[in-house]
Amino acid sequence: MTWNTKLSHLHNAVHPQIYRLHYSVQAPRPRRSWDVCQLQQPCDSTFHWNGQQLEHPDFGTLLELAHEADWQEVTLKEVEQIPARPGDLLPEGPARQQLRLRLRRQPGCPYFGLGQRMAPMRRDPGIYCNWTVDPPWGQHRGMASLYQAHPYFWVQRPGLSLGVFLNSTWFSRFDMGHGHEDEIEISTLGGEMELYVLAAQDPAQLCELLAQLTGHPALPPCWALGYHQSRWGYRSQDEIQELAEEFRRREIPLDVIHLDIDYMDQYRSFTFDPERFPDPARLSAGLQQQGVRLVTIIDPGIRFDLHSGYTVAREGALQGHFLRNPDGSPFSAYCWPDSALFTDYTRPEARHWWGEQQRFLTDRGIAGVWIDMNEPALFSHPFSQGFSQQHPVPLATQQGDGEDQTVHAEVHNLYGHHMAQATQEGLKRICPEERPWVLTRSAFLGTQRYAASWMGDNHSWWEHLALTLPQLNSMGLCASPFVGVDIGGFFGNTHGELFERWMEQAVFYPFMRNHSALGTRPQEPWQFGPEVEQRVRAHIQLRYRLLPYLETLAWQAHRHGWPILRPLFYDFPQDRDCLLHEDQAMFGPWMMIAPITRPGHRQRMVYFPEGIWYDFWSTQTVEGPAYQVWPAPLGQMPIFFREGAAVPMGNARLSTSQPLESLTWHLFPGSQATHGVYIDPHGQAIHLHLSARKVAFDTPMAAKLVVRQGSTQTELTVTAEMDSVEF
Ligand code: MIG
Repeated sequence: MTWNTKLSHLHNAVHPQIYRLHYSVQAPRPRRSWDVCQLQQPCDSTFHWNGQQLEHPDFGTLLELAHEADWQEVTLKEVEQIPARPGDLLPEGPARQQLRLRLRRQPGCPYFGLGQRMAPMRRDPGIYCNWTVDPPWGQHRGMASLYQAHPYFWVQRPGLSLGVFLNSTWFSRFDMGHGHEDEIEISTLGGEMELYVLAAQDPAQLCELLAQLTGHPALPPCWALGYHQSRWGYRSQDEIQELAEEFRRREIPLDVIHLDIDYMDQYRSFTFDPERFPDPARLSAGLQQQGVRLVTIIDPGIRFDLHSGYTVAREGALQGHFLRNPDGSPFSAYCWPDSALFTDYTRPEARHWWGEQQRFLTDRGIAGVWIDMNEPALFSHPFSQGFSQQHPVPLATQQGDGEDQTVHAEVHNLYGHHMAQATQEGLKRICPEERPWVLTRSAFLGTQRYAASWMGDNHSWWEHLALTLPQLNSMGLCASPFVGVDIGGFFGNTHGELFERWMEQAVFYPFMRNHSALGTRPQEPWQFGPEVEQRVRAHIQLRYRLLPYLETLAWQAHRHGWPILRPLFYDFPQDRDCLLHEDQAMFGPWMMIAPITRPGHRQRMVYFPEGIWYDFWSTQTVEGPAYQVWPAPLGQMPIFFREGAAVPMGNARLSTSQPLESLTWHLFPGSQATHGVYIDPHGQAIHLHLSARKVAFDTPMAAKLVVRQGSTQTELTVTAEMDSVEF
């Protein structure tokens, strides 16, 4: 039913370019302690809201309601069920109050955003839900929800990049011109609807605003930008040691090995199997000698075992950190350790307690923590009994403390977010001198402050390789630059050609990890014969050579919120053609990639936006705008530098723990530009200014310059005494 209740309104700007629209059934509730919005103070602005339209003098009309003016702006409806546990009704009260707002769809403008979707980037027309789930058998195209929730969309129009963030952690749904072709319908539960409208002149500025609003991405430690090797099924300490040695024997760079659930003792979080992993501290020390770090997976489900000396379960239960049923008994569900208990991470003491558990790992030399199953993913039966239904936490389960006490339905989408926060804050407390690194599967907008993420369980299919760029690019637009997918594909068996095409493209993933499921064909770089190995080695080496550039992009992502991997329209917002090409991407502002994502293809069409483009592999140049068929033999995915680029590259190291011995700037004079390089770990920044015939340094440095002008290439050496070079 639809009620005609009078809703309270409260609209105001929180930043000269961010306007907040707030509707609620009751008087507005106090802010939650976990509210991801960091700008809350009203401020002066030139926005104008007339009850029907939101306008800004610099940008014109930003939003327009799709109803007649004399309608109430938002409609309210009672909803009992959402796609959760079958038969589980929403608790009475605000949880059932659905507010709905209909906006006019801006004709001819593409809509993007909405975070992690396995789908093309363009969102209209379509229906998208925000409700974190672990889809059985991994993700597939067009699923309404995945592991992460980003209730935020983006409209791109000439001279305006507009973002709309629905600040609701409840179940929400965006109908992007699906039900009504000329409307966008936003609905959420919880009896409140708060929208932040972000108006920017271009995509970069919109990303800056979103980071100011929801938090800047955590800067990863340098090693996390190297190559990661993982697999579900590495069974023992010896196997891990041999794996690292094999990488070294074959001279393939490697910084990190991930230990999946196999290392645990009966899948108990914060344990090592005493037989198969008898001495994890020795293992990590041995690996450290080789420049390899260990990351361990941790599941939120704590084995429900209060009597056999498993202190994590006992302590957590005694101190009251786990979720409880309405009758006060512990809430449990099945997961890897069979029957398990689940921390209520919405409570600050529980987060603190969880954070302290990380000592078990750091004491054994573990460098980072990979958190999985935190949608949370729970099951109806033990895994040993065959196929199991997903068994979400009942929506009425109480969570939180004091003023923040609420029902699971309100904080479900934050389960992974809060787990990431607890884990990262724990690591920071334990090792204050190091940058913590957490990798999470589930997340909400704002989680970028705590963790990097991967996109969950994909398949070893060409189709999934092709959807990777749109997926990662969308994450970058939604404030999450530090992302990657399982290289080679998680489920199913990969094969040489697919694997190497995947590796080629993964050189440019902000987070580069090879991972696959238990029982699938091994997919370490040498598993497909010597030729594939040789080319894959070269790709990973290229990743390491690019690290000075990537570290600089990472620093900028952290400081400004700019994505590292991004769609062409991000850098060329005036170019309508760029909106179409989701199979190419920019890697920072100065490199463009055009991967191969089809079997047998040895060339492809490449779109070159305006400017001169320099081929990475040859001396060829192209002047854009242009479409051109470009060769793409195995081992040579199309990569281009843009005119005006100065890309810092280093020597190909086997690990980031080896020193950066040389810095080479690849210069492509054309348009003038100022560049910097951020050199980890000291945060030393070097800046230079490139013009048509000259490069000037504002910081003394010793480096090599490779200057390309047309088809000629000149090499020059600069010493710390020189402040400029002409060519
Ligand atoms: O139920 O830990 O997405 O990366 O290898 C599967 C085993 C649990 C799901 C993760 C995947 C990981 C796997 N996990």
